[in-house]
Amino acid sequence: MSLDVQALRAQFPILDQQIDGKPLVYLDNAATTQKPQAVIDALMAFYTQCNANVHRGAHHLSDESTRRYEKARDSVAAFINAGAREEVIWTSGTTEAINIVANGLAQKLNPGDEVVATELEHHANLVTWQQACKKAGATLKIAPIFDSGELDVQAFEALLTDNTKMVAFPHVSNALGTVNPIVELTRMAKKVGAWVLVDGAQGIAHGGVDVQSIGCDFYAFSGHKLFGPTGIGVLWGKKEVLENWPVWQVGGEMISDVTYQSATWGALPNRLEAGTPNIAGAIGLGAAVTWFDSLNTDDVRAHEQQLLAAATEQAQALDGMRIIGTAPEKVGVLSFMLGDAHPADVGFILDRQGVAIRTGDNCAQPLMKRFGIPGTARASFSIYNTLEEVDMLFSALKKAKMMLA
Ligand code: C6P
Repeated sequence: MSLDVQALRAQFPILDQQIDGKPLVYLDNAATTQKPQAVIDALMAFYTQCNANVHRGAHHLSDESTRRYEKARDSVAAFINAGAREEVIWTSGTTEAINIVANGLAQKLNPGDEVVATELEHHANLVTWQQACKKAGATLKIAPIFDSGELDVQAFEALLTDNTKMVAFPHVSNALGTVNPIVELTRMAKKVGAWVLVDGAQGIAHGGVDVQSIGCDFYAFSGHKLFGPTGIGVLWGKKEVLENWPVWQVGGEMISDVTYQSATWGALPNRLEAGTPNIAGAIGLGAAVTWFDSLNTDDVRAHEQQLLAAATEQAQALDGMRIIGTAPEKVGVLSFMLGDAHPADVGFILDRQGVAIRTGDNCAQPLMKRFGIPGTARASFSIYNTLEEVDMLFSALKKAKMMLA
């Protein structure tokens, strides 16, 4: 079986439009994915049928809102094979999820302790650890990559010591598309007794994430990169780790008992979810994972690999095009430089032809510096993209090349 891409596309109303008279070719999926009708319907149904605050009201709407909201937590827990539903903590996205962990870590680190991350990091999985280390007087060590963008696993392992308290790495690099061997990296980090956080922002949308079999302590991701709404994400953590992690924000819902002078914290997941949550967002994300789960993961991956292979072949044949990120294990991300052209100029010309890509530092400035470039142009493919769209990307690029030569 393969994906019925035309049937899939029909479920994404936004794709059916023209930009300046040209059909939209949406290739910015690593920044955010488009939303299927099932997700739009779930959001609409929430606001038109049962909008009310959760866990608070003594009325029908609040009961129904709470039911849908907590059902979404069950859907996400099942989707990532969490050991328990209370291991799924709603956040505003990957960034907030990592901040929760880093904020808690800062309180647990001592001078002399070490945190290990990699050269591949998005700022969200780097600046967070920098700040935690600064607060605690700990040291941040960075594992190198090869020029292909593949992590140097031996060098990574060599950085791990008895002082290593936290190890963080991306499941998939947003800038290069590299897929990391996360099970192997986790096993190495666990040998020295460190906590492990996997930044799953880019890993989650390719299917097959099983947090228990990875063996990590934390896995963070955003709903909007998984066909869900913006402003909602997940921090998954092992129950016994989350139960002992310092609380993040304090306020309503996360407490157990409060006096004018003190407070005690409630149980998971509430202790890490202060205040009124993004109820609609959680329900939308629940709908997104249910929708995505109905697709066959092997088909999803095969389709993305087919698009990546076609794009890579055309890139290699285009004089002056330099691919940034050629690791053997990659998702459908093609980062590149087009001759000496500034990526922003390439993006602008492509946009005039209906082709949407990302340009810039990919929120990974140290990684761009590592390659000696200001940034890249980045085309990123999803399940609803077609081989015809890959061709349209390259005919637009050829035009850009002529104009910028
Ligand atoms: N990357 C991209 O275009 P938020 O913004 O919290 O949803 O996700 C942050 C984040 C963390 N880690 C990785 C690996 C990411 O790719 C991202 C978001 C987008 O590449 C926007 S910068």
